[in-house]
Parts: sequence; structure tokens; C-alpha cells
Amino acid sequence: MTAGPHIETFDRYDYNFNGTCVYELAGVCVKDPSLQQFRVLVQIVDSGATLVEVNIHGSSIVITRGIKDSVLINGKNTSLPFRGNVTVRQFDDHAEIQTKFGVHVSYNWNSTVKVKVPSTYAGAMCGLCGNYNTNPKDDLRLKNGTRAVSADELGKSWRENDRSCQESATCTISGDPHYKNFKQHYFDFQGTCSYTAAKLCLQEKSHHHNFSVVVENEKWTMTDKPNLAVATLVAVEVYGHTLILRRNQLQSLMVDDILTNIPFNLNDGQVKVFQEGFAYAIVVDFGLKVTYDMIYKIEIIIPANLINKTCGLCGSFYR
Ligand SMILES: [Ca+2]
Repeated sequence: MTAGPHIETFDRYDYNFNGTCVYELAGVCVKDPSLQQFRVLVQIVDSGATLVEVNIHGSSIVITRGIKDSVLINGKNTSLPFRGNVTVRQFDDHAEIQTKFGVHVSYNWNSTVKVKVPSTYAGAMCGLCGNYNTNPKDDLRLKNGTRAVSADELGKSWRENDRSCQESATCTISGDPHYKNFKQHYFDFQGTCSYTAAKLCLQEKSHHHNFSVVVENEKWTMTDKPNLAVATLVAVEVYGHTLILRRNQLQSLMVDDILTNIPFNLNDGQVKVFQEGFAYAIVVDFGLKVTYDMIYKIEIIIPANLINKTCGLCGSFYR
């Protein structure tokens, strides 16, 4: 019943779950009039549950990561404690939603969700937490009741399709230079030196592979506009190596100060460098991708689990 990268079902089956969406953690799947229907949804990212929502009596109650003194009830900010058809209370280290028929849903405002249901719901449950029939071996089932072959298939089945699932974010740097950051906001930045476009924020270093993307600008000499600058170099630091693509230096890159041909492959595919259309791409196995057209345009793509965890000109999101 703990959501996050790790789930333990009602019947105590353990599995790892890596999602970046909203999923049905637990819900009632039989039409028994003696059982009050309800659903528990979680938004999961790499580091655990970031939001928990309980749907009951046609209402929605949402507890959000880091927000301890209030919840959203049908979209409205409501301070705690709250008493109505359900009770929502805050404790030292978690908030708890309790129904009149004995369901408890707690969230520690950070990563862990716990769902407790009374034994009247035995065998009536479904979702990522399983069916609650005391058999741990039959818990991973799709919405249609068939056995899931993997946690990925299970996740797709219980994903809330009307909710957005962000897969990646892109930051674009183009000549002049104009920026479109990971949040898709535009700004201009015309310094003529090197600067960090994106790197893993310090606070995240224990949870993720460290990386940085440094871009160097140079005055554009083809026109007489004095303020124009273009990106002339992009350096990616990852896995203890530095890879540099330099403007107009076609078919080659610097790897730790050694000129190397493209395509290039580091550590059995941990990092790959290859031509993609008119650009060169540096692709890292945890989902980072940097492309440079070798003239003026650089794109930096980060995977969903790094969104809000990067610092630099592409976005300093850490709160
Ligand atoms: Ca079971």
C-alpha cells in the first residue's frame, strides 16, 4: 500500500513501479450495494507519490506534496481539519482522509501513500494495490481482469488517461541567442561567454546521475550587429566524462580532450553520439538528449523524472 517507485499491495505483494502519471492505486471493482464505492488515485514520479486524490460521494479530495495545512476539495482550497462526509486531518508527519465506513488514506506530503480498508472490502478491490483476497500471487491484474505481464503493462492499464503525463521537457537555444526554457517560456540571453544551460540541482545529487550542459556563446561576426551572439560550443558532462561539440567541427567531437569521430559510443551505450538529420545528438541512457546543428541551434531534452530538478538557464525549478 506504499506508493512510489515501490508498491506493497493489500495482500503484501511487493513490486517496483516507475510511472510518471496519475494512476488508480485502489478502488472498489464490484457492484455490491452494501459497499460504498470509492477510488484512490496517485500521481507518481520517480521519487514517489506527489499527490493523492480520493474520489468518494461524487467528491474529490486532493492532498498535495509539501502542502500541509490544506487540501483541495472539489478543486477548492480547504484548510484542515475538515469534517464532512469524510474527515481530513493533519498529523505530525502525514495527513489522513477517513471515511465513515472505515477507509483510511494517508500521505506523508512527500512520497508515501497508505490505504487501509476494512475487511468488508475483501476481494472487492482493484488497482495497483491488488484485490485484497489474501492471495499475494494474483495481485498484478489489468483493468479487464487478466494478469499483467509486467509492472509497465500494469501501469498503462491503471493510468488515468484524462490526466496529462509529461514524458519529457525540451529547452531550445537558438541564434541571437533566444531561449525557450523547459517550461516553454521565451527569453533572450546575449552573454558572450560560457554558461550552464542545464544541470542537476545540488539537492538532487543523491537521487540521480549528475550531469551538466554548458553552452559557449561567441559574438556573431557575419553581420555588423554588435549585440548578436551565437552558441559555438556545447559541452555535456556526464558519468565522469566531458563531451564537446564545436561549431563547424563536423563529424567529430572532443571526449575528455581527445578528438573523436562521430558516431561515438561510450561504455556500451551509456552515452551515444550520432548524426540526426542536420544535427548531432548526444544521448545519455537515463533520458538526457542534447542536439546541436553545429551552427546556432541547441536543444536539451530531459526525461520526466528530471523535470523541476535541473538548475541553469533552461530553468531553475528547485523549490
Ligand atoms: Ca490478491
